[in-house]
Amino acid sequence: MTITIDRIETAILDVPTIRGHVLSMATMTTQSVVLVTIRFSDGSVGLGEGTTIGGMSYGPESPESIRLAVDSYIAPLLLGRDADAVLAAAALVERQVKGNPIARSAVEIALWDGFARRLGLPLASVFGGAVRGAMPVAWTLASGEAASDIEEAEDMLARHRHRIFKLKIGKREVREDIAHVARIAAAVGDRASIRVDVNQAWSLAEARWGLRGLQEVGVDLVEQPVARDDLSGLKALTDAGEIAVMADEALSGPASALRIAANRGADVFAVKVAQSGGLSRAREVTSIAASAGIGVYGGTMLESGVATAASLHLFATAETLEWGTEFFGPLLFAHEILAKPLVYRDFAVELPAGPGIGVQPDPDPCAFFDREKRRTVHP
Ligand code: MUC
Ligand code: MG
Repeated sequence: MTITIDRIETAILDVPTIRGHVLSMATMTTQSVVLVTIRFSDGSVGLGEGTTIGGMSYGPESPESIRLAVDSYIAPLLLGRDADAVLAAAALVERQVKGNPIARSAVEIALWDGFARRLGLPLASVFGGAVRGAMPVAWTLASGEAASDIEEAEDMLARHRHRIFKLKIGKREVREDIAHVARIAAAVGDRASIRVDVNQAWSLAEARWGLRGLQEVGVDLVEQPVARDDLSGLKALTDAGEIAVMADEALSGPASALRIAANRGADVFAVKVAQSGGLSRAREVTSIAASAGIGVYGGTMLESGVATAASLHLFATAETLEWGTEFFGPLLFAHEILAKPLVYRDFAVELPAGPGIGVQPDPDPCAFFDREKRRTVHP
């Protein structure tokens, strides 16, 4: 008998971060996670997550819009459909729900998770099998202060947690940003790779100047220096210097990836499952990058362990992952929401074992941080 999609439940969890996370467009002190639980007719369950950054300051979706898109538009399309026809479900959603990649991704992850759990296989096996069991993992230094960033970097190095550091810049004048990065790069020396993420804050003229300064102080990689739509600017910067240029916000799935790759408009792609519209589309973005000789980097939307685990299963199957990953999201949360946390050691994050995405939520913190339940408990 066909197993069907019976119920799709959503919840927004507002979880405090361990410190303020200062980005060019927002300072985060809380991360709002949209959890999706799909219940199937045979009693199996699939888990997904759709999370964005800084309300609507990173992109057009918000925690509230993600939840609304799932509840009001995606769930009604899928209820009663074949649970095992994941690609057909994702294609239907993509046809009927324009945009909203994070919401679509949250549901698609839950469909894949349920499918793999019913087969009793880790999700990576459904995608053809893991080629690695652990992945290098970056940490973002974004306290806003060079001295505390250096202290944090030293602590991470001493604990063998991270030796790739991404610095969030773009909020200050270019000159000040370069001085800030130079201090941190000098303190860390050749013990770590230093990269920066500008989150679209620079004009092309600022970026030309900025990239030159960053290259001089030893930065390896610059992420999304200019606006997402400025593909010709991104390409000009890619062609101009030796420092590697990475596309992040400019990528929104395979079509955008193909546009950039056809022109060799970036050196590296930050491949994000959510921004790509789900695991299958993210896989296509990765294939486009690899075929074009563009480096692959596993990107994050600062997600909890749920979406992070899903990304780990996908990137465990990527043929090449030369720039590593930034799957550190759960470490930025002041409270763990998984029953068993992901394992970070030896400068890497491990692929969780077990069926599906290999993780389970811990019901107590999930209930505690649930926006609606908190409202009821503390009226
Ligand atoms: C981004 O733009 O890449 C990833 C790490 C981090 O600190 O912020 C994100 C988003
Ligand atoms: Mg970025």
